[in-house]
Formats: sequence, structure tokens, C-alpha cells
Amino acid sequence: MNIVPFSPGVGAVVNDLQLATMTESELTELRAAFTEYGLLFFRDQDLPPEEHLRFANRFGSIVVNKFFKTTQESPQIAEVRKEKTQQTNIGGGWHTDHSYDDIPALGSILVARTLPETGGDTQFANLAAAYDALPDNLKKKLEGLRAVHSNTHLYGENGLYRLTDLNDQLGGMDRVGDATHPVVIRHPESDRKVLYVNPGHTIQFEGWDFTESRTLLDELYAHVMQPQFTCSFNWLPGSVTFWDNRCTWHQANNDYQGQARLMHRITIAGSPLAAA
Ligand SMILES: O=C(O)CCC(=O)C(=O)O
Ligand SMILES: [Fe+2]
Repeated sequence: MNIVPFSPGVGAVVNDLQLATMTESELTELRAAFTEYGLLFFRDQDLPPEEHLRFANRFGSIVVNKFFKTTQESPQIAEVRKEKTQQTNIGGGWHTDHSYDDIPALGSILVARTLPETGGDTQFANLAAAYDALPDNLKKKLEGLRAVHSNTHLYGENGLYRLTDLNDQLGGMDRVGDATHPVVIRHPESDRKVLYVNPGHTIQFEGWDFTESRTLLDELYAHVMQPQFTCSFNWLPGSVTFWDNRCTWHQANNDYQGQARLMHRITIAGSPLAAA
């Protein structure tokens, strides 16, 4: 196995490893790389749905998304689908998966199944690096704060996604809900401090009013979106991405109108998040 940084501050590419036939010692090495980088890219994988499931189960236990359709192959694999005729894509804005759960998901493993001829990259951000680079006065301000994370504004009645042509693919309108988490968490494996707010799901700081929250959240988001904390991954047939939801954000580019794109996603269960 050969692990090389993908961009100066975000992610790594794992070469010379086939996930489907990985040995126990390779899995151990992969876990260490996942802890170090929080975002791993793989090329030229042969990972049919049953092997996608087996890889996920070797890593942890699977959690099923409450809103996405699942595949014919398995109720544990979510479909991230965009049809030729569809305008809106899933995950088109910066977010981290499942931060609205009390115990957010550890990570997600995304496998390319159908790709557009061009476009359809996924962008990622490194929230541990972004936290480290915050000015000291801002770090101080965030100490002890908690934030509310929700999905109601996306998947609830009149939620953003419900008003688009994505709605037909989504279930679970009644499953919406909120959770609160520390704004700066201690990553359970790497022990690094991480900025744990995201544009998709974070509504406001607990005990703050909405406008005041918005101002600080926007300042933090602008900081994270700088080029040194972000990268863009170009999918090819056989590409797989495994990201850590506790220390990354992602967003899927919607720049391939008129073409279809289908990805399979498995999400792995995490552990409660503690303040740093
Ligand atoms: O389609 C993608 O590239 C990512 C979509 C997304 O947000 C996800 O699968 O969690
Ligand atoms: Fe996502």
C-alpha cells in the first residue's frame, strides 16, 4: 500500500490496494491512514455492492440514511442518484452527513457507478486544518459553545429539497429532527481539535439568537472554504472515496445537466462527540 497526499492539506490517495481483497494487516494500515487524513481516495477498484458492504462491515457497523432511497441490491446501500432529466442533485452544498443525529456517522464510503462524461466532481474540506488555522481570539470565542444541527429545513415539509425535483427520491418526511453538538470537538481517534459546524445542517449556536449565530457561522464558513483547506476529486470508473464525517465537509458539483450520475453510499456508525 502506498499512501500519498492528494492536495497539500486535504486527503490522501491510497495506491496499490484492492479494497475487496484487503488483508487484515492492510486494514490496520488503512485505519491509521483514515485517522491521519480523514479522507481517502481509491482508484481502479473492483467493488461490487456485496464487496462494498463487506468493506464497510469490516470497518464498522452500518447506519442507514433516513431520507435516501436504497439500492435494489441492499437496504444498507443508499443511492445518490441524479437522472438525466433532473435539475437538483443530492449534496450540492457544503455539509457533513448525519450531523443532525445525536451520534453522528463516523464516515461514508462512496462508490462511483454511473458518471457523467465531464463534471460531477466532489469537493472536500479539512476541518481539523481549518480549526488549527483560526486566529486565537476566534478559537477562544468558540470554546464551550454548542450548536444546533437539523435536517428539517431540507427534508421536512416545505424543506429545501421538497421543493425541488429531488423530492420524488426522498422518503421520511416524518423522520426529521435536531441534535446539538460542541462547536469544537475532540476527534475520537486522531485526538485533534476539529471545527464541527457545517453549512448544510448547522442552524445556530445554542442560546444565541439566529442573526447573531448567522454572522459568526458565515465568518467560520468563509474561513473553511479557502483553497488551502479544500480540494476537488474527479471521479473515474472504479473510483471510491471514504471520508470521515467528523473532520471533513463535502459537496457534489452539479455541473453536468442533461447527464445521469449514480453513486452508491454506505454510512458507518460513529460514537458520541465530546468537546475539545
Ligand atoms: O454525490 C456526491 O459526490 C456526494 C453526495 C453526498 O453528499 C453524499 O453522498 O453524502
Ligand atoms: Fe453528503
